[in-house]
Amino acid sequence: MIGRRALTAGVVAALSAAALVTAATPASAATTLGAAAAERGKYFGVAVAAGHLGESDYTATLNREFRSVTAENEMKWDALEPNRNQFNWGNADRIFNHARGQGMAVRGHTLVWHSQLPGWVGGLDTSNLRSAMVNHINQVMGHWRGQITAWDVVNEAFEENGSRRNSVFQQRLGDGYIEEAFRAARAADPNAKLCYNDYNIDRWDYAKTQAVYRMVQDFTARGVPIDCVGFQGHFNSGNPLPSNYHTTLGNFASLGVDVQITELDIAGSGQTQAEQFRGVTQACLAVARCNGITVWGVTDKYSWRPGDTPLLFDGNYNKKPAYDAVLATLNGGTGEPGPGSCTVTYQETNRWGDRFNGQVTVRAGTSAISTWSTTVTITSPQRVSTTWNGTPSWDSSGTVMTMRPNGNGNLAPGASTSFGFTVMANGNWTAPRLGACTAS
Ligand code: 9MR
Repeated sequence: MIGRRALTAGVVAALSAAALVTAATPASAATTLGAAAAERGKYFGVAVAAGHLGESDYTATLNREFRSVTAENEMKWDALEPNRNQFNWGNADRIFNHARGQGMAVRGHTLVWHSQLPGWVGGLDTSNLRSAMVNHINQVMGHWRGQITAWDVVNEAFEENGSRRNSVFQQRLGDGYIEEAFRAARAADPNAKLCYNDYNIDRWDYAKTQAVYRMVQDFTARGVPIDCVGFQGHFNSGNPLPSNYHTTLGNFASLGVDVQITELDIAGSGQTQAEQFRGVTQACLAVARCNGITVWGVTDKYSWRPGDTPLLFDGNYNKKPAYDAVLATLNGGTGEPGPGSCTVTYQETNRWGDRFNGQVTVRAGTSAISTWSTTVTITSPQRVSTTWNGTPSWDSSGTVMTMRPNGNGNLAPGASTSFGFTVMANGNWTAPRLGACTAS
């Protein structure tokens, strides 16, 4: 009876409770994003802000998980050349040196962009703007010559309808400015890959995507130097990952350029968000010329849109379900429960002054299963006083409970069951930890 009451309460609590999902991964699988991507021949990178490098959790997460770095703002025109021909390298070098010190690659972002442009640029006439643009490219690329893997040479030059954005560069220099920038960039650092970078070019049947595609097609046909296209990947519910994303990446790659996911962040939470991150990762894995993925920040707390919680680590640097999905996908799985597999999710469903109820949902993968097993580890001096809908067994310490079915082992593909338990807190309110779920 206590079980029925707890499970009913759990339906309400589940709406707000954070879920911890543990999916089975092969024992030999890489345990970080950077290592897992490297095993697939790709990089996994992140945008970094110099101001956070002194925060130990931030830097520990950065160093552990990522193998490529983009400066979130520090290599932009206003940061590097606030006055004409007067360059400030301090914050950009701080990021660059940190990354190189860790053996990470560095992406350069960005040379020619209408935004974060110092005021003096807007006041220049045509010939002065042309020489200022070429000088900026020469100085900035020259500063790190041979040491930056790819540069976003031109950023966001198109409108949504596929026309050219009416920037100061477009107004003064005309359509040819993009080509001029790429030619100058090739001369300034012949070893860097030169990318055109933009957002909303993910859906193949979209005017802006088509316009950028035609430009790249024209450049490659005429021998204008271009090596890669950056797909920023800022997705949200109004602008979700399109179903033909894979087609888009593949069609650009067929032009003979690399493709890179350069600023990935996806609004949302839980499995809905994880699903979209999984889709992006699968698409990059499926296109040989997709070099890698960069997420636009380490933690939700410093995201440029923090309310969207769009990144892989939460504000406390905990791995989110989206992280697990990306890692599992990079490790060769689909990121979804596979045949004969199951996943487990924990929720606290009720709490009193001395105890709480926990509920674990066991979900079958893409095949039916006839039995399952998972572990629940509590923290001493906690004690489990009751369980329901499962058959428990205990290790000698009394803190690790292995749970097997109690008449609820048969699950159709994707179906779930739940078991529950009451934990006497004895002063310790640490949430139980789940082991991997195994099934057959
Ligand atoms: O994340 C960057 C944020 O800190 C800046 O305030 C903002 C200013 O424009 O730029 C953000 O980064 C942008 C990137 O440079 C280009 N693509 C869109 C990104 C998000 O706005």
